[in-house]
Amino acid sequence: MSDAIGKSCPPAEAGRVLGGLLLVLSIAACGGGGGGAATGTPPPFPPAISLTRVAGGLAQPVTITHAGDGSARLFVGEHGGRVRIIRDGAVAPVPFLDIANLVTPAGGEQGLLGLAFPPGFAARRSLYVNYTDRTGVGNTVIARFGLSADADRADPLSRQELLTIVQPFANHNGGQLAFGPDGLLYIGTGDGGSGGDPLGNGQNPAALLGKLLRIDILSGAAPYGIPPGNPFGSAVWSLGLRNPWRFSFDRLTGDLYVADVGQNLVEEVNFQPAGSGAGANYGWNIMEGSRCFGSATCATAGLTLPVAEYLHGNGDCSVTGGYVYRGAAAALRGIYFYGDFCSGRIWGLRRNGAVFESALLIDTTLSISTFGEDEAGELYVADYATGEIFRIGTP
Ligand SMILES: [Ca+2]
Ligand SMILES: [Ca+2]
Repeated sequence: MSDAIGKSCPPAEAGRVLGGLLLVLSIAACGGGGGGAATGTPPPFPPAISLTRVAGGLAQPVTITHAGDGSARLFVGEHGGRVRIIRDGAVAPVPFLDIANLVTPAGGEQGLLGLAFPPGFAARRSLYVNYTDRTGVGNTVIARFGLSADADRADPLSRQELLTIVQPFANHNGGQLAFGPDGLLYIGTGDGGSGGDPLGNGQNPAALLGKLLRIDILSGAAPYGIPPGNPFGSAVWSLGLRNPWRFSFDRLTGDLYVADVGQNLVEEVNFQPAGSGAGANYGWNIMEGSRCFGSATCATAGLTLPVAEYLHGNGDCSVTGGYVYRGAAAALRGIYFYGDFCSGRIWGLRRNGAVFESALLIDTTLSISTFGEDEAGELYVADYATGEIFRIGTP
Protein backbone atom coordinates (compact mmCIF):
# COMPACT_ATOMS: atom_id res chain seq x y z
CA MET A 1 0.00 0.00 0.00
CA SER A 2 0.87 3.56 -0.30
CA ASP A 3 3.43 4.14 2.39
CA ALA A 4 1.37 7.09 3.47
CA ILE A 5 -1.78 5.25 4.43
CA GLY A 6 -1.93 5.03 8.15
CA LYS A 7 0.60 7.76 8.61
CA SER A 8 -0.14 11.31 9.43
CA CYS A 9 -0.26 13.22 6.19
CA PRO A 10 -0.09 16.94 5.77
CA PRO A 11 -3.47 18.58 6.16
CA ALA A 12 -5.26 19.55 3.01
CA GLU A 13 -4.23 22.95 1.85
CA ALA A 14 -6.73 25.70 1.50
CA GLY A 15 -7.91 26.50 -1.95
CA ARG A 16 -7.95 23.01 -3.32
CA VAL A 17 -10.37 22.39 -6.08
CA LEU A 18 -12.40 19.60 -4.64
CA GLY A 19 -14.85 20.32 -1.85
CA GLY A 20 -16.51 17.47 -0.05
CA LEU A 21 -19.95 18.48 -1.22
CA LEU A 22 -19.12 19.19 -4.80
CA LEU A 23 -20.43 16.50 -7.07
CA VAL A 24 -18.79 17.66 -10.24
CA LEU A 25 -15.74 19.77 -10.59
CA SER A 26 -13.33 20.72 -13.24
CA ILE A 27 -10.19 22.68 -13.62
CA ALA A 28 -9.45 24.83 -16.56
CA ALA A 29 -6.18 26.34 -15.44
CA CYS A 30 -4.29 23.12 -16.01
CA GLY A 31 -5.99 22.22 -19.20
CA GLY A 32 -5.70 22.80 -22.84
CA GLY A 33 -8.74 22.92 -25.03
CA GLY A 34 -9.87 19.46 -24.08
CA GLY A 35 -11.89 19.11 -27.24
CA GLY A 36 -11.78 16.47 -29.88
CA ALA A 37 -8.91 16.24 -32.29
CA ALA A 38 -8.72 15.90 -36.00
CA THR A 39 -7.94 12.42 -37.16
CA GLY A 40 -4.28 11.71 -36.74
CA THR A 41 -3.65 14.78 -34.59
CA PRO A 42 -3.14 14.14 -30.90
CA PRO A 43 -5.52 16.11 -28.68
CA PRO A 44 -4.16 19.00 -26.61
CA PHE A 45 -2.11 18.03 -23.62
CA PRO A 46 -2.72 18.37 -20.79
CA PRO A 47 -6.49 18.07 -21.17
CA ALA A 48 -9.05 19.61 -18.86
CA ILE A 49 -10.56 16.93 -16.65
CA SER A 50 -13.51 16.59 -14.33
CA LEU A 51 -14.25 14.32 -11.40
CA THR A 52 -17.83 13.16 -10.95
CA ARG A 53 -18.86 11.49 -7.73
CA VAL A 54 -20.40 8.10 -8.46
CA ALA A 55 -20.66 6.52 -5.02
CA GLY A 56 -19.94 7.06 -1.34
CA GLY A 57 -20.22 5.30 1.95
CA LEU A 58 -17.34 2.92 1.41
CA ALA A 59 -14.94 2.17 4.24
CA GLN A 60 -11.36 3.02 3.28
CA PRO A 61 -11.51 1.90 -0.36
CA VAL A 62 -8.17 0.62 -1.65
CA THR A 63 -8.91 -1.10 -4.95
CA ILE A 64 -11.45 -0.69 -7.78
CA THR A 65 -11.94 -3.12 -10.63
CA HIS A 66 -14.48 -4.93 -12.81
CA ALA A 67 -15.22 -8.54 -13.60
CA GLY A 68 -15.18 -8.30 -17.39
CA ASP A 69 -18.41 -10.28 -17.54
CA GLY A 70 -20.72 -7.72 -19.08
CA SER A 71 -22.45 -7.05 -15.77
CA ALA A 72 -21.22 -3.43 -15.57
CA ARG A 73 -20.53 -3.91 -11.88
CA LEU A 74 -17.69 -2.09 -10.16
CA PHE A 75 -15.97 -3.98 -7.37
CA VAL A 76 -14.39 -1.93 -4.61
CA GLY A 77 -12.10 -3.54 -2.09
CA GLU A 78 -12.17 -2.02 1.37
CA HIS A 79 -9.01 -2.00 3.45
CA GLY A 80 -10.63 -3.91 6.31
CA GLY A 81 -11.41 -6.96 4.19
CA ARG A 82 -14.71 -6.45 2.41
CA VAL A 83 -15.40 -6.20 -1.30
CA ARG A 84 -18.42 -4.12 -2.27
CA ILE A 85 -20.38 -3.97 -5.52
CA ILE A 86 -21.38 -0.67 -7.10
CA ARG A 87 -24.18 -1.07 -9.60
CA ASP A 88 -25.97 1.84 -11.24
CA GLY A 89 -24.36 4.25 -8.79
CA ALA A 90 -25.49 2.41 -5.67
CA VAL A 91 -23.39 0.39 -3.28
CA ALA A 92 -25.01 -2.99 -2.72
CA PRO A 93 -25.76 -3.40 0.99
CA VAL A 94 -24.43 -6.95 1.21
CA PRO A 95 -20.69 -7.31 0.56
CA PHE A 96 -19.58 -9.40 -2.40
CA LEU A 97 -16.87 -10.87 -0.19
CA ASP A 98 -16.09 -10.43 3.49
CA ILE A 99 -12.76 -11.72 4.76
CA ALA A 100 -12.36 -9.20 7.57
CA ASN A 101 -11.76 -12.14 9.90
CA LEU A 102 -8.75 -13.24 7.84
CA VAL A 103 -6.88 -10.02 7.19
CA THR A 104 -4.57 -8.14 9.48
CA PRO A 105 -6.77 -5.71 11.40
CA ALA A 106 -6.82 -2.72 9.10
CA GLY A 107 -4.11 -0.25 9.68
CA GLY A 108 -1.08 1.15 7.99
CA GLU A 109 -0.09 -0.79 4.92
CA GLN A 110 -1.74 -4.07 5.90
CA GLY A 111 -5.16 -5.48 5.19
CA LEU A 112 -7.00 -6.27 1.98
CA LEU A 113 -4.78 -4.77 -0.71
CA GLY A 114 -5.66 -6.10 -4.16
CA LEU A 115 -8.34 -7.85 -6.19
CA ALA A 116 -8.39 -9.26 -9.72
CA PHE A 117 -10.81 -11.17 -11.88
CA PRO A 118 -9.31 -13.61 -14.39
CA PRO A 119 -9.96 -13.65 -18.11
CA GLY A 120 -13.13 -15.63 -18.68
CA PHE A 121 -14.39 -14.91 -15.18
CA ALA A 122 -18.03 -15.55 -16.14
CA ALA A 123 -17.17 -19.18 -16.86
CA ARG A 124 -14.44 -19.60 -14.26
CA ARG A 125 -16.47 -18.08 -11.42
CA SER A 126 -13.42 -17.36 -9.28
CA LEU A 127 -11.36 -14.32 -8.35
CA TYR A 128 -8.04 -13.51 -6.69
CA VAL A 129 -7.31 -11.46 -3.61
CA ASN A 130 -4.05 -10.10 -2.17
CA TYR A 131 -4.09 -9.47 1.57
CA THR A 132 -1.94 -9.63 4.65
CA ASP A 133 -3.11 -12.22 7.12
CA ARG A 134 -3.01 -12.73 10.87
CA THR A 135 0.20 -14.76 11.03
CA GLY A 136 3.60 -13.33 11.91
CA VAL A 137 3.80 -9.61 11.39
CA GLY A 138 1.09 -10.00 8.75
CA ASN A 139 2.22 -12.28 5.93
CA THR A 140 1.18 -11.81 2.33
CA VAL A 141 -1.42 -14.19 0.95
CA ILE A 142 -2.63 -14.57 -2.61
CA ALA A 143 -5.86 -16.54 -2.48
CA ARG A 144 -8.56 -17.65 -4.85
CA PHE A 145 -12.23 -17.46 -3.98
CA GLY A 146 -15.15 -18.97 -5.88
CA LEU A 147 -18.60 -17.55 -6.43
CA SER A 148 -21.58 -18.73 -4.48
CA ALA A 149 -24.83 -19.61 -6.25
CA ASP A 150 -25.58 -15.88 -6.08
CA ALA A 151 -23.43 -14.06 -8.66
CA ASP A 152 -23.29 -11.07 -6.32
CA ARG A 153 -21.68 -13.13 -3.56
CA ALA A 154 -18.34 -14.85 -3.40
CA ASP A 155 -18.02 -17.80 -1.06
CA PRO A 156 -15.53 -16.97 1.71
CA LEU A 157 -15.29 -20.65 2.59
CA SER A 158 -14.02 -21.48 -0.89
CA ARG A 159 -10.64 -19.91 -0.18
CA GLN A 160 -7.58 -21.57 -1.67
CA GLU A 161 -4.23 -20.08 -0.74
CA LEU A 162 -2.00 -20.06 -3.81
CA LEU A 163 1.01 -18.24 -2.48
CA THR A 164 2.15 -16.98 0.88
CA ILE A 165 5.14 -14.76 1.47
CA VAL A 166 6.59 -14.33 4.94
CA GLN A 167 6.86 -10.63 5.70
CA PRO A 168 9.81 -9.42 7.76
CA PHE A 169 8.20 -6.06 8.57
CA ALA A 170 4.68 -4.70 8.61
CA ASN A 171 5.16 -2.15 5.86
CA HIS A 172 5.93 -2.31 2.11
CA ASN A 173 3.58 -5.11 1.16
CA GLY A 174 2.90 -4.05 -2.41
CA GLY A 175 -0.59 -5.33 -3.00
CA GLN A 176 -1.61 -5.05 -6.64
CA LEU A 177 -2.93 -8.00 -8.63
CA ALA A 178 -3.54 -7.76 -12.38
CA PHE A 179 -3.86 -10.17 -15.26
CA GLY A 180 -1.58 -9.27 -18.13
CA PRO A 181 -2.39 -9.47 -21.81
CA ASP A 182 -0.70 -12.89 -21.66
CA GLY A 183 -3.40 -14.16 -19.32
CA LEU A 184 -0.90 -14.53 -16.50
CA LEU A 185 -1.37 -13.14 -13.00
CA TYR A 186 1.06 -10.38 -12.00
CA ILE A 187 1.63 -9.62 -8.32
CA GLY A 188 3.41 -6.57 -6.93
CA THR A 189 5.40 -7.24 -3.78
CA GLY A 190 7.13 -4.63 -1.68
CA ASP A 191 10.67 -5.00 -0.44
CA GLY A 192 9.37 -6.37 2.87
CA GLY A 193 9.58 -3.15 4.78
CA SER A 194 11.48 -1.21 7.39
CA GLY A 195 13.39 1.48 5.47
CA GLY A 196 16.07 1.35 2.81
CA ASP A 197 15.53 -2.37 2.13
CA PRO A 198 17.83 -3.62 4.92
CA LEU A 199 17.52 -7.25 3.78
CA GLY A 200 18.43 -6.44 0.19
CA ASN A 201 15.30 -8.06 -1.21
CA GLY A 202 14.89 -5.74 -4.16
CA GLN A 203 18.16 -6.78 -5.80
CA ASN A 204 18.04 -10.44 -4.71
CA PRO A 205 16.62 -12.53 -7.57
CA ALA A 206 15.96 -15.39 -5.16
CA ALA A 207 13.62 -13.35 -2.96
CA LEU A 208 9.95 -12.94 -3.80
CA LEU A 209 9.95 -9.51 -2.13
CA GLY A 210 10.74 -6.32 -4.01
CA LYS A 211 9.42 -7.83 -7.23
CA LEU A 212 6.78 -8.17 -9.83
CA LEU A 213 5.81 -11.83 -9.78
CA ARG A 214 4.17 -13.62 -12.71
CA ILE A 215 2.32 -16.89 -12.25
CA ASP A 216 0.01 -19.06 -14.31
CA ILE A 217 -3.29 -19.82 -12.65
CA LEU A 218 -5.24 -20.66 -15.83
CA SER A 219 -3.35 -23.76 -16.97
CA GLY A 220 -4.57 -25.89 -14.09
CA ALA A 221 -1.19 -26.52 -12.46
CA ALA A 222 -1.57 -26.51 -8.68
CA PRO A 223 -1.32 -24.22 -6.89
CA TYR A 224 0.02 -22.30 -9.90
CA GLY A 225 2.38 -22.74 -12.81
CA ILE A 226 5.70 -21.03 -13.48
CA PRO A 227 5.31 -19.61 -16.98
CA PRO A 228 8.00 -20.34 -19.56
CA GLY A 229 9.97 -17.15 -19.95
CA ASN A 230 10.13 -16.22 -16.30
CA PRO A 231 13.79 -15.23 -16.08
CA PHE A 232 14.82 -17.20 -13.00
CA GLY A 233 12.61 -20.27 -13.30
CA SER A 234 10.62 -18.98 -10.33
CA ALA A 235 7.63 -16.72 -9.89
CA VAL A 236 9.91 -13.68 -10.22
CA TRP A 237 9.26 -11.62 -13.34
CA SER A 238 11.11 -8.35 -12.65
CA LEU A 239 13.01 -6.89 -9.72
CA GLY A 240 14.33 -3.80 -8.01
CA LEU A 241 11.02 -2.51 -6.67
CA ARG A 242 10.47 -0.89 -3.29
CA ASN A 243 6.71 -0.76 -2.87
CA PRO A 244 4.83 -1.05 -6.17
CA TRP A 245 1.46 -0.33 -4.62
CA ARG A 246 -0.21 0.00 -8.00
CA PHE A 247 0.70 -1.15 -11.51
CA SER A 248 -1.47 -1.66 -14.58
CA PHE A 249 -1.54 -2.82 -18.17
CA ASP A 250 -2.81 -0.60 -20.97
CA ARG A 251 -5.83 -2.56 -22.16
CA LEU A 252 -5.25 -1.44 -25.76
CA THR A 253 -1.49 -1.88 -26.15
CA GLY A 254 -0.54 -4.26 -23.34
CA ASP A 255 2.13 -1.82 -22.12
CA LEU A 256 2.88 -2.02 -18.40
CA TYR A 257 3.06 0.96 -16.04
CA VAL A 258 4.58 0.40 -12.59
CA ALA A 259 4.39 3.17 -10.01
CA ASP A 260 6.90 2.60 -7.22
CA VAL A 261 6.62 4.42 -3.90
CA GLY A 262 9.86 6.13 -2.89
CA GLN A 263 11.82 6.17 0.35
CA ASN A 264 12.49 9.73 1.37
CA LEU A 265 12.68 11.76 -1.77
CA VAL A 266 11.46 10.47 -5.13
CA GLU A 267 8.16 9.00 -6.38
CA GLU A 268 8.34 7.26 -9.74
CA VAL A 269 6.47 5.72 -12.66
CA ASN A 270 8.11 3.05 -14.81
CA PHE A 271 7.13 2.00 -18.31
CA GLN A 272 7.57 -1.44 -19.83
CA PRO A 273 6.56 -1.94 -23.46
CA ALA A 274 4.22 -4.85 -24.18
CA GLY A 275 6.02 -8.12 -24.66
CA SER A 276 9.10 -7.07 -22.70
CA GLY A 277 10.17 -6.86 -19.09
CA ALA A 278 11.45 -10.33 -18.16
CA GLY A 279 14.19 -9.70 -15.62
CA ALA A 280 13.87 -5.93 -15.82
CA ASN A 281 15.55 -4.26 -12.86
CA TYR A 282 13.84 -1.05 -11.74
CA GLY A 283 16.74 -0.07 -9.56
CA TRP A 284 15.74 -0.19 -5.90
CA ASN A 285 17.71 -0.01 -3.60
CA ILE A 286 20.61 1.09 -5.77
CA MET A 287 18.52 4.01 -6.93
CA GLU A 288 15.52 5.96 -5.75
CA GLY A 289 13.99 7.30 -8.92
CA SER A 290 16.76 8.58 -11.16
CA ARG A 291 19.05 9.27 -8.18
CA CYS A 292 21.56 7.03 -6.49
CA PHE A 293 20.20 5.93 -3.12
CA GLY A 294 22.39 6.33 -0.09
CA SER A 295 25.52 7.30 -1.99
CA ALA A 296 26.73 9.97 -4.35
CA THR A 297 27.43 7.56 -7.18
CA CYS A 298 26.20 4.14 -8.16
CA ALA A 299 26.37 1.59 -10.96
CA THR A 300 23.33 2.16 -13.12
CA ALA A 301 24.15 -0.15 -16.03
CA GLY A 302 21.27 -2.48 -16.77
CA LEU A 303 18.76 -0.62 -14.66
CA THR A 304 15.42 0.54 -16.02
CA LEU A 305 14.88 4.14 -14.99
CA PRO A 306 11.49 5.76 -14.49
CA VAL A 307 9.74 7.68 -17.24
CA ALA A 308 8.21 10.09 -14.74
CA GLU A 309 9.13 11.10 -11.22
CA TYR A 310 8.47 13.85 -8.70
CA LEU A 311 10.02 14.86 -5.43
CA HIS A 312 8.55 14.86 -1.96
CA GLY A 313 7.47 18.21 -0.67
CA ASN A 314 4.65 20.61 -1.31
CA GLY A 315 2.38 17.97 0.15
CA ASP A 316 3.51 15.16 -2.15
CA CYS A 317 4.73 11.98 -0.46
CA SER A 318 3.45 8.72 -1.96
CA VAL A 319 2.60 7.86 -5.55
CA THR A 320 -0.56 5.94 -6.43
CA GLY A 321 -0.29 4.48 -9.92
CA GLY A 322 -3.34 4.47 -12.14
CA TYR A 323 -4.34 3.41 -15.63
CA VAL A 324 -4.18 4.45 -19.24
CA TYR A 325 -7.54 5.91 -20.14
CA ARG A 326 -9.34 4.00 -22.93
CA GLY A 327 -12.89 5.20 -22.40
CA ALA A 328 -15.26 7.38 -24.39
CA ALA A 329 -13.62 10.80 -23.90
CA ALA A 330 -11.34 11.26 -26.91
CA ALA A 331 -9.35 14.01 -25.19
CA LEU A 332 -8.21 11.58 -22.49
CA ARG A 333 -7.40 8.50 -24.55
CA GLY A 334 -3.90 7.20 -24.22
CA ILE A 335 -3.11 9.23 -21.12
CA TYR A 336 -1.84 7.38 -18.05
CA PHE A 337 -3.34 8.85 -14.88
CA TYR A 338 -1.49 8.75 -11.58
CA GLY A 339 -1.75 10.64 -8.31
CA ASP A 340 -0.31 11.30 -4.88
CA PHE A 341 -1.98 9.97 -1.76
CA CYS A 342 -0.94 12.85 0.44
CA SER A 343 -1.36 15.87 -1.81
CA GLY A 344 -4.36 14.73 -3.85
CA ARG A 345 -2.73 15.83 -7.08
CA ILE A 346 -3.47 13.88 -10.26
CA TRP A 347 -1.08 13.93 -13.18
CA GLY A 348 -1.32 12.73 -16.75
CA LEU A 349 1.52 10.98 -18.53
CA ARG A 350 1.54 10.79 -22.31
CA ARG A 351 3.92 8.85 -24.47
CA ASN A 352 5.06 10.13 -27.83
CA GLY A 353 7.37 7.42 -29.09
CA ALA A 354 10.34 7.42 -26.74
CA VAL A 355 9.36 10.75 -25.18
CA PHE A 356 7.11 10.95 -22.16
CA GLU A 357 5.47 14.16 -21.02
CA SER A 358 3.82 14.50 -17.65
CA ALA A 359 1.61 17.34 -16.47
CA LEU A 360 -0.57 18.22 -13.52
CA LEU A 361 -4.22 17.68 -14.37
CA ILE A 362 -5.98 18.58 -11.15
CA ASP A 363 -5.22 19.32 -7.50
CA THR A 364 -7.79 17.82 -5.14
CA THR A 365 -8.32 17.16 -1.45
CA LEU A 366 -8.68 13.44 -2.08
CA SER A 367 -6.59 10.87 -0.26
CA ILE A 368 -5.91 8.97 -3.46
CA SER A 369 -5.55 5.33 -2.45
CA THR A 370 -6.30 3.81 -5.84
CA PHE A 371 -7.51 4.28 -9.36
CA GLY A 372 -9.66 1.74 -11.11
CA GLU A 373 -11.02 0.82 -14.52
CA ASP A 374 -14.48 -0.36 -15.53
CA GLU A 375 -15.44 -2.67 -18.37
CA ALA A 376 -15.76 0.23 -20.80
CA GLY A 377 -12.33 1.67 -20.00
CA GLU A 378 -13.63 4.55 -17.91
CA LEU A 379 -11.42 5.44 -14.97
CA TYR A 380 -12.26 6.03 -11.34
CA VAL A 381 -10.38 7.33 -8.33
CA ALA A 382 -11.02 6.58 -4.67
CA ASP A 383 -10.87 8.88 -1.68
CA TYR A 384 -9.59 6.74 1.19
CA ALA A 385 -10.57 9.34 3.76
CA THR A 386 -14.21 9.87 2.82
CA GLY A 387 -15.01 6.57 1.12
CA GLU A 388 -16.14 8.25 -2.07
CA ILE A 389 -15.51 7.10 -5.65
CA PHE A 390 -15.20 9.57 -8.54
CA ARG A 391 -15.21 9.00 -12.29
CA ILE A 392 -12.63 10.83 -14.35
CA GLY A 393 -13.95 12.65 -17.39
CA THR A 394 -13.90 15.90 -19.30
CA PRO A 395 -15.85 19.02 -18.29
CA1 LIG B 1 6.13 -6.02 4.78
CA1 LIG C 1 13.17 2.62 -9.57
